Amino acid sequence: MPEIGNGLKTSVDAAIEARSLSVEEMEVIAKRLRRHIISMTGKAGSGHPGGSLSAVEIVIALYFRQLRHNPKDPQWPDRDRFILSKGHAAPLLYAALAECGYFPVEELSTLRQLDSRLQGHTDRTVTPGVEMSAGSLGQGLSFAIGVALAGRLNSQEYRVYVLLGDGECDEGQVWEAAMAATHFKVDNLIAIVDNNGQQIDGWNRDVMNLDPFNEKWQAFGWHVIEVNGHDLTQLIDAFDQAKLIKGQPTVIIAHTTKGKGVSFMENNPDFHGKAPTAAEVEIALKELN
Ligand SMILES: Cc1ncc(C[n+]2csc(CCOP(=O)(O)OP(=O)(O)O)c2C)c(N)n1
Ligand SMILES: [Mg+2]
Repeated sequence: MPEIGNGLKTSVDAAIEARSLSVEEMEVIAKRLRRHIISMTGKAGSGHPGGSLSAVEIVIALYFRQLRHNPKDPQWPDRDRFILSKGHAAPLLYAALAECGYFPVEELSTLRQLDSRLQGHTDRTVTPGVEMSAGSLGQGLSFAIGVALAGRLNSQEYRVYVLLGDGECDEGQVWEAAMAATHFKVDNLIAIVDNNGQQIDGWNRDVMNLDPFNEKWQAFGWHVIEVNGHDLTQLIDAFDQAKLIKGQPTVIIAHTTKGKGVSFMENNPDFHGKAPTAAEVEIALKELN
C-alpha cells in the first residue's frame, strides 16, 4: 500500500482509518498540503495560493476526519459531499484529493496544463472527487442545497459541506440561497465560510463590509458557530456540534489568515491570484519544512 509522509497510508482503508488521525498527524498533512499548493502554483506560473493556504485546516478536518468518502469509489452514492464554492482554491482541493488517494500525488504538478485533469478552476467532469464545477463565485450554496434536498428526497443519510469565501458572500445569490436553506429546513447542510478578511482587491472592510457577519447569518435563520479556522480541534468540535443541529442549516464562520503559513504571503492581497516565483517557492518551501 503506498504511503504518504509520517507513515500515513493512501488507500480506501487509510481514508477510513484517517478519520481517527490525531491532531498532530493532521498537522503534518497540513504542512504537506501547503507545500503542494506552493509547488503547484509555482510550477504553473499562475493560480490562487492565498485563498488555498487559508482553508488548509478546514479541508483537512473534513477529508481526514469528518467526511464519509471512498477515494476508490468517488461516485459512491452515500458519500458525504464536499462542495468547493470558492473554486479558485482548486489547488487546495486537488492536494487534499491526491493525499487521500483519488489520483496520484505526482499529477499535482500538471496543474493548469492543457489537457490536465487539474484545471485552474474545478471541473467535475474530469477530476475524480470533485463534486461541482466552480469558479464563478456565488453559486455553491445554491448547488449544495439542491444536493442536500436530493439526499432527503431519496432517504439518503449523507451530509453536504460547502466552503464559501467571505468575499464571495458579496454575491446576492448567497443570501437567496441562505433564505432557501432555512425555508426548507435543510439540516443535512453545513456551510463553512473561510473568513480570511480579504478578497481579490484587498480587505473586505474596504471593498464591501460584511459586518455584522455572524448576526446576518442568524437573521437568515442559520445556526452559527465561530472558530479559529487554523485550529483543527476547534474545527472538529464545530463539525461534531453541527451534526446535532436539527431543523435549520448550520454555518461555521472560520476565522483564518489569507496566505497562512508563508510569511510573505500572509495577509498580502498580491498573492490572491498570483503564483510565487521560483525564488519565492524556494523560500516558502523552506518555511514549510
Ligand atoms: C462571479 C464572480 N465574480 C468575480 C470573480 C473574480 N474573483 C475571483 S476570486 C475573487 C475574490 C473572492 O474573495 P473570497 O471569496 O474572499 O476568496 P478568498 O479570499 O478565500 O480567496 C473574485 C472577485 C469570480 N470568480 N466570480
Ligand atoms: Mg476572502
